[in-house]
Amino acid sequence: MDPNTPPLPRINLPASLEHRRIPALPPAAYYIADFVSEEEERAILQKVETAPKARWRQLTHRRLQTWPSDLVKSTLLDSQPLPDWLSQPAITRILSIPLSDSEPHIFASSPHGQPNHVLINEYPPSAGIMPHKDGSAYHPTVCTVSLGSSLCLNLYKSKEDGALDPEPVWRILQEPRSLLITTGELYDEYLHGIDSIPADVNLSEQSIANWGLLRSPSRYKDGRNERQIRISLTYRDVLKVSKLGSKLGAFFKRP
Ligand SMILES: O=C(O)CCC(=O)C(=O)O
Repeated sequence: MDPNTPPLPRINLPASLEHRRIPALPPAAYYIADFVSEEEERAILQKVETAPKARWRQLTHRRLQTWPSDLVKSTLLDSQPLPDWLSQPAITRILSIPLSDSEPHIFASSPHGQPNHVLINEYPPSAGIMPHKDGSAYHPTVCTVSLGSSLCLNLYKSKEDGALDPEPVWRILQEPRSLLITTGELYDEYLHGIDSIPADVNLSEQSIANWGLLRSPSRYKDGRNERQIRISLTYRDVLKVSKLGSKLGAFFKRP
């Protein structure tokens, strides 16, 4: 860490992830409602919004930034590290939380011991993402920091014949400034997606898997969440990293 980096604001993190496990879900998923402060949220959003235009890829309904670079044949070209504003506070904080009283952090068994890649998705209020799996390029752990607005992430299971069952098996409500970690069976066997709708409805203790871990469940007592623009930062460890990347860096360098 840069010695000039100011100390992180105090955030009350759990003593271990086990304290924030989402009990309704198969092993394992964790939800920390207050993972970044409001001030940190503003600072990260400002960095996202002021990134050079060439950083954004416009998709049909949302925009995407990829840091430090796109994968080439499922490989990260090791040309640039993640910028400081993506490491601090998120990665430092993720690595500071033990998995349980006796186990180290959630990336302790991943090839690089920490995330090396971040996707930033910007969702306008009615935008979502089709159900999908993240695939084999990554260690099967995803840490999602949500900023700006709440929405529901749906988890789906394939039917016996391989077709997608269109009804989600579970819904997870992600509040702004929260961290969601999905791993293991949830990563490998279930698909995840976000409905393209302006408001999430039928929100209740019965329908939302992480209801008991929400910061403000009373905010959704009418069962609705009107969406605003939401930014998500998804942190992963790419399994294959090519040293060739540093030599080819000049060709693949992004602004
Ligand atoms: O924005 C999110 O929470 C989900 C993003 C996602 O599905 C992905 O990056 O694969």
